[in-house]
Amino acid sequence: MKPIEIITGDTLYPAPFTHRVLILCEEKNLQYFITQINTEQKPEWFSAISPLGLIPVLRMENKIVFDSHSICEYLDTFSKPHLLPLDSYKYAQHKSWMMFADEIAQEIAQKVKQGNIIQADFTRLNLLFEILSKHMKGEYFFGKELSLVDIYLLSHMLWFDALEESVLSNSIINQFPIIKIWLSNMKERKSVKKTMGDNYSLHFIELLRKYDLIP
Ligand SMILES: N[C@@H](CCC(=O)N[C@@H](CS)C(=O)NCC(=O)O)C(=O)O
Repeated sequence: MKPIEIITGDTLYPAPFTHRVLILCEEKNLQYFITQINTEQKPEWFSAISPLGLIPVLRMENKIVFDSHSICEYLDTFSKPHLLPLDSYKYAQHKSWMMFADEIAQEIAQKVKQGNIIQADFTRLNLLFEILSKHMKGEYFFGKELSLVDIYLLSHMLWFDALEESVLSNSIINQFPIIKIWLSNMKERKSVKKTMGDNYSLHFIELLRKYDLIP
């Protein structure tokens, strides 16, 4: 099998939706390479393969898949262990919580992108974390085994963790020990360490400053 091309942007690296795909490639030991595009001035070839103009996009032997959800589901079929179960009820449960993870992701992304995060109102995020903590079953969301829910949750959670470390005065994560442990379990995984690179938090905060999103 030829290496998989993951097309992503050149800012806020690793962009969280792309980050999910990269973690999954690492978990599954898939050969991949990254192509970065300027999202401010998207090349024509990219617009032709990404109908919504969004990254990430997967390209492989003339096959194109866009949207991190579709890409992750496709990649999950490549090798075992499958992170999405075949049993239809379990599959539906995973999809439900992947949707919930996306809700947390959107909440975090929205707060970051609106700027002035230091004064942001985190009431809804707090509530979502509380619900999450009640349903989290163990070291990973569903217990002992990693699932796509964990990978979906992680990418934006890393943004929030970096913000809590560097600029926010109160920690929401610390209020939910099960989420705090989950986060540290995730950060210990080889796939996550490799795709975060060195000094993830520092780079992320520097980028936010560069885009005037934090003082
Ligand atoms: N639902 C999409 C969301 C992807 C998305 O929002 N990508 C953003 C970067 S995080 C993007 O491409 N922004 C560039 C633009 O809007 O021009 C997915 O899961 O892949």
